[in-house]
Order: sequence, then structure tokens, then C-alpha cells
Amino acid sequence: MEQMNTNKPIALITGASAGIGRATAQILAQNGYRLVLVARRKERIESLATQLSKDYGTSAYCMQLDVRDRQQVVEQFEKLPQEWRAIHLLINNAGLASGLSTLEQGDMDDWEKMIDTNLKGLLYVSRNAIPLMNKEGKGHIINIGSIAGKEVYANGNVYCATKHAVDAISKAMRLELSVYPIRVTAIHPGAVETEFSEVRFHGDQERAKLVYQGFENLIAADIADAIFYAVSRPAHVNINELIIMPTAQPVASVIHRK
Ligand code: NDP
Ligand code: 8X3
Repeated sequence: MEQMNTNKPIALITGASAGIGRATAQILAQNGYRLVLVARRKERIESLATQLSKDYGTSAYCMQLDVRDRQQVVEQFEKLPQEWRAIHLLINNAGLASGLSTLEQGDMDDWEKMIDTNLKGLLYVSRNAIPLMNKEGKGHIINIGSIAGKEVYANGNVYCATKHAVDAISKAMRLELSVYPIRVTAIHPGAVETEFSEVRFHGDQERAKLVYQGFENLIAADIADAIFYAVSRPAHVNINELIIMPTAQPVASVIHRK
């Protein structure tokens, strides 16, 4: 049986089954991390683990988890085997937009999903991961916010509110955790083509495609690159936050389409 190299740092990535989380798993695997891959779709993270092992010899632990389920989060972290508990890097990426409408017409189930995932889920995972994190200067938390956490756009109301909350929590984490030190970085992307819009429009692929038409959107690897940039700075350098936009999207609500 292959021996796990326990000298390699461990990164725990939520939402590793798609989009930005998956691309981040790739770049961290290429750069020698061991990975705890977290998502609800178990088959997706298992096949990613197999692929990364083949491509880079990466060791990975798959944690099937709905971050909204507080009890499940506690249980899954309790079950994390000893050799996976010394977490260096936590990437709080799992998140979604659900729906795009005014508050007056909004679907309250959509609101619950976004608040429970983007805000409460990030808090549950962080509360369980931080006690396990390296406190000798090698710890780092990356929170994936959004341009929606810096600006508000029409019909984005509750999604924007959850991402403003991620911005605030990132600042609070930095205040509290710099004492160890654990570094804290918030990454705020504009439009990235992933499964994001398909999820936002409840599976409507045609409508989702239109979001990315007529301009060059960001791709998940652009954000993974930025994450790796922040992670790979020397220990005395903390990238507090990065706002990363497609050149054609100067602000959240303006996209120059051909
Ligand atoms: P994707 O839909 O492609 O990926 C979302 C990931 O989150 C999936 O792996 C999904 O896994 C996971 N996830 C969603 N809900 C849960 C849950 N309850 N429990 C565990 N995992 C969950 O979207 P992106 O990669 O684009 O999104 C990643 C992050 O980036 C999100 O926080 C999003 O808000 C943010 N973002 C995205 C932008 C974009 O334009 N795409 C721009 C700015 C920010 P599974 O379904 O298997 O559980
Ligand atoms: C995702 C980007 O502009 O749809 O957070 O809010 S946006």
C-alpha cells in the first residue's frame, strides 16, 4: 500500500466537486498539497481524488458533507482520521446563488438555501476546522466572497447580503486569528463561468449560457491562480483581499458584450 507523505501540507476545500473548488484542488495538488475534498456529490470528489492521485501522486480524503447541516459538519470533523487533522489551509468556497428576483417576489426557500450555505455553512466549517489548524505560522484561511459582497446589484439582494457577510466574517477572522498567526484572505470574483448560473437559475442551462455570452468571462482556473498566489506568499505577507473581475465587467452590474 502506498505510504502517505505526512510532511506535505493539508488543504481542506469545500465545494471541491465543481468550478472554483475543483480548479483549486488541481493547482494545490500540482504544488504538493494533500487534500481534504468536501462536497455533497460524493462520486464527483471521489473521481477527482482518483484523477489527482494519477496525475500528481496526491493523497486525498473525501468528506461527503452538506455544509448547511450543523450536526453533519460536527460529525464529519470528529470522524476525520488523525493523519488528516493538521490542517494548514482552509478554503471556504462552497456556495451558491439561488434565484434572481426582487425581494417583493423572492422565493423564501431560495433565501434559506443561500443564507444556510454561504453564511451558516461557512461558519460551521470554520468553527470545526480552526481548532485543528496549524497555529505555528503555517495556517491560512481563504474565504471565497464575491463582487456581490462589495456591491449590490438589481435582484441580487439576498445573495449580495450573504457575500457582504462573508466579507465581514473574513475581517473578523483576520482580527482574531492574526495572533497565532493564521493568515486570512478573502477573494472576491466577478463573473466566472462554472455551474454557478445553472444553479442560480434552478437548472435552466439555456438561461445560464446567456450570462456568459458576448464577452470573455473569468474561468475557474483564474481564481485558483489567485488563490495560489495568496497562499504562496512568504509567511510574513498576508494578502487581505483580492477583487478579480473580467476586463469586460468593470462593476457588478455592467458587462460590455459584443
Ligand atoms: P459551482 O456551482 O460550480 O460550484 C459550487 C460548489 O459548492 C460545488 O462544488 C458544490 O458541491 C458546492 N456546494 C454547494 N452547496 C453546498 C453544500 N450545501 N454543501 C457542500 N458543498 C456545497 O460554483 P462556483 O465554483 O462558481 O462557486 C464557488 C464559490 O464562488 C461560491 O461561494 C460562489 O458564491 C463564489 N463565486 C462564484 C462566482 C461565479 O461567477 N461563478 C463569482 C463570485 C463568487 P455539491 O453540489 O457537490 O455539494
Ligand atoms: C457571482 C458573481 O456578479 O453574479 O458571485 O454576483 S455575481
